[in-house]
Amino acid sequence: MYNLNFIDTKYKPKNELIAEYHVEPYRIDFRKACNHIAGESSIGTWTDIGTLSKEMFKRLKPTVFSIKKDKIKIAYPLDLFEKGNMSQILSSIAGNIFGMKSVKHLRLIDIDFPKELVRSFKGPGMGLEDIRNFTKIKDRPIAGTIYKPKIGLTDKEQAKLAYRIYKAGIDFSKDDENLCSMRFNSFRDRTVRILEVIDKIKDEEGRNVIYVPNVTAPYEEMMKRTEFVYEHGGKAIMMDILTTGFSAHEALSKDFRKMIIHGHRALHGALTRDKHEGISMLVIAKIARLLGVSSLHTGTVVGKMEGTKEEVSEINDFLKSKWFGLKRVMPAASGGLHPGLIPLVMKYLGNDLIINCGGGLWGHPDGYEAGVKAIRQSIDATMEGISLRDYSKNHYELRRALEKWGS
Ligand code: CAP
Ligand code: MG
Repeated sequence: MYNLNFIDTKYKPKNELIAEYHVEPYRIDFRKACNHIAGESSIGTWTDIGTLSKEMFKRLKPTVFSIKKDKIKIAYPLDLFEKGNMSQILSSIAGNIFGMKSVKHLRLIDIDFPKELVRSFKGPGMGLEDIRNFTKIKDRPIAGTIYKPKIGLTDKEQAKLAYRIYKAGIDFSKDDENLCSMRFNSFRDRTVRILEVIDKIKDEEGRNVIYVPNVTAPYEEMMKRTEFVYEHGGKAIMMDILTTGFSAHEALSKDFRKMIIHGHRALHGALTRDKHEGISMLVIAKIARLLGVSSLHTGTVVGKMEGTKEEVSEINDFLKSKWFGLKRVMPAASGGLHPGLIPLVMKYLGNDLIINCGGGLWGHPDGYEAGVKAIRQSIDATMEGISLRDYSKNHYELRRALEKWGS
């Protein structure tokens, strides 16, 4: 294996990409494992090679500049990367190294992208502020839902439900991650019908509500579906950013700068969940922002999906932070939420948020319109600083939700 040394803990990185990893070596010394990781992710292979000159090594070698227990940081010179090519960057620093025999466990915890690389990506065409401006909802979280069951409703049924829930006060509704173009609910029929509902709501109430059709499909079809939504006056689409792929995500966001691109992260658990292995959700969120997502699922802390308060807050804070001029991204809290949990979600994650309740709306004991009302009441109570218990004394729908799901 490598005789090359990449470790220099006195080294001070300058304008480089910094990757932080958790490392557990397998049957070799920790420092050797660090060298394997640094080498295989950049210019090395399993043996010395005559084609790697000293000059080349000096110019392109990454440096392991920090080792703290099982966490290391590597600074990679920018010449190792093709600007604006996320696939190339990931094939380097999140590629072969995950499969090497010399590491038992490896996790990419964080990436610090320098300005030059950040600027080589376009980022979101539409961001958090654009979503707020479009909906004219200035302070409170956006109240959203996912049509349930995930698959089963026809396009006609879904459009009827859409009208009812928008009338009852929902701001945002979206397809589920696996609802694409089904035999009994085709993408195009559903989109046309629900966008008509959106127009009707605008005519009747002057409200700008959002419908997010899921365009997830093979690349060319996905682009056609997005074009279709755009041509029919739709303002937003959802894509499953991981199952469709980074390159598809980048291309779609680049071509549709005026569309809100809602990123669903289905599949992420396979990469993010094991704390000793894989890639953190923070890294995925950074990639998604570079590639142009407008809003992104990041977790709820309190709902059905895994994710601690610290993790989810760190990700959301990043999405909402300044980042070399890229637009800010709106986090979406979704998964197992119901009115009784909303105050905690807002306490932990703030108001700059899309709060999605699927089961927590459609499962309301008095039906979905009551479900919408209960969600809005819970948000209003929290904005006014009133406990749900007190607020529910005069708000029947909220009371019924609390009776079913608790708080
Ligand atoms: C939520 C949801 C979302 C999950 C994904 C679902 O529905 O539509 O896909 O939130 O998790 O199908 O489970 P419910 P995450 O409100 O009925 O749970 O946002 O963490 O990626
Ligand atoms: Mg879903």
